[in-house]
Amino acid sequence: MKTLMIPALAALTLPLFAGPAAIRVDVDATKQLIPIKKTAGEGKLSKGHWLPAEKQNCYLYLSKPVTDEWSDFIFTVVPEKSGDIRLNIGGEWSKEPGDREFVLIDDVTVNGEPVANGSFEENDGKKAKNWYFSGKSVTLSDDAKTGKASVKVNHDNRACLTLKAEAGKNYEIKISAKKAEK
Ligand SMILES: [Ca+2]
Repeated sequence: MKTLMIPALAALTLPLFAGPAAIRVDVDATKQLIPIKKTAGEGKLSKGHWLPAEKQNCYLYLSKPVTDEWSDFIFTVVPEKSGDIRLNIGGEWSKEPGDREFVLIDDVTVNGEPVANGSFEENDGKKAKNWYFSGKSVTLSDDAKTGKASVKVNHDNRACLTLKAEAGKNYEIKISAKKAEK
């Protein structure tokens, strides 16, 4: 009996080794081929290594672990040319889709100014206005940093917005985030 217990216990402890929940923000300027760099702030920085060579400098993503408490994720990017930069706010990738943890986000600002409906308070109970959501499971939550609403995202379900950016200008992005309840 004892030998059978060992694999069973190992299986039970597996979820503990799944990666910690993290917010991940993809900064995508590939549409207009705008080279973009991170110049300050937090987050583990990665490039769009899966993209063709000419697009790799135009795409980066940053991630930071989240906890059960709200905390700010702050970083600064600068585009080399003027144009549209897409921010896709989601969670960390994990090999198994079921392990891609959800995070709550709220209070999105750019250079200290709230973006349109950046606190997600303008909503119809299901969807927040002024945002584009990719994936099917982006939902509102009443666990909010400010106001009454936040948005729950993960790697496959993201909240997206487009910045009209000017060449050479620094854009400080701030997003409050915490781990979502299962
Ligand atoms: Ca809010």
